[in-house]
Amino acid sequence: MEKLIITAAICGAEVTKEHNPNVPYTVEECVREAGLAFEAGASIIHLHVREDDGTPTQNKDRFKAVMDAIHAKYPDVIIQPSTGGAVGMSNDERLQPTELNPEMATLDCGTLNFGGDEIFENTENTIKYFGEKMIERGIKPELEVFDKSMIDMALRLHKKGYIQSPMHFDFVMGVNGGISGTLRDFVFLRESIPADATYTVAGIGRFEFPLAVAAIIDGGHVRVGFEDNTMIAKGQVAESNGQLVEKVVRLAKELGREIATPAEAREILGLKQ
Ligand code: KMH
Ligand code: ZN
Repeated sequence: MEKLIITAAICGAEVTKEHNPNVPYTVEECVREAGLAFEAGASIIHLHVREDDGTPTQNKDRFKAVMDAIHAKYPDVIIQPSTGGAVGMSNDERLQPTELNPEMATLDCGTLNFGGDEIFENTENTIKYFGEKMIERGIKPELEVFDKSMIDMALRLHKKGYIQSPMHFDFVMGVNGGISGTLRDFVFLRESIPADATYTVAGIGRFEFPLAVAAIIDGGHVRVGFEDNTMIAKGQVAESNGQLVEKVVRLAKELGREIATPAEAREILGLKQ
């Protein structure tokens, strides 16, 4: 079985220090959380950035400051900026970090309810536009799917040339408005992607570790981090993103799955070495 790629989604746009005081906002805090995750075994950092007061931003200069600071200390790690940003941002605002030519970036494959009155909007034309930009800039998209219909959309846009093969999916499961975090739905998603595709799974909240185990057994890959879950166990706030990654590493070891280095992750995902 392929080695396990662990992605750490260290920050997100919605989670705050009220949920967990260790959620990073400043450049230094992002470097600390990325470093702890990397040292624990993460090869990819899925990155959102914030202003120092915690306000989410897609500002290119802020992304550059954080990405440069992480790479200065951890040159090997793969940084995957978000193009999802936060609910309500415009397409061009969201695309700013792709101007920095990262190796990867997320590409959200559909619209969904995002709790309360919030709607995370990704029309077909938005997905096409983001797909074209990523091809133009040589960026491998991580196809964020929050529901089965979003896999179908990605496959249609692949046929039309907006997304290239081999595709790499992120099953985000358990969002209030998206697919559930059950094992049944996990099997449904993983059975719905092409044979040459890879996937990682990001279980939201209490679904994080059970779905990590499912992916470890299945030969998929795993995303954990404060963006998705801030607790290390029921009622226990996680000390760091590193602690969440350590738990995945422990589970993988018990189940006989080795952890990929960044170089091995690049090989598996077909990124330039
Ligand atoms: N913050 C969400 C609205 C992504 O990173 O591409 C979108 C999101 C997905 O987090
Ligand atoms: Zn994200």
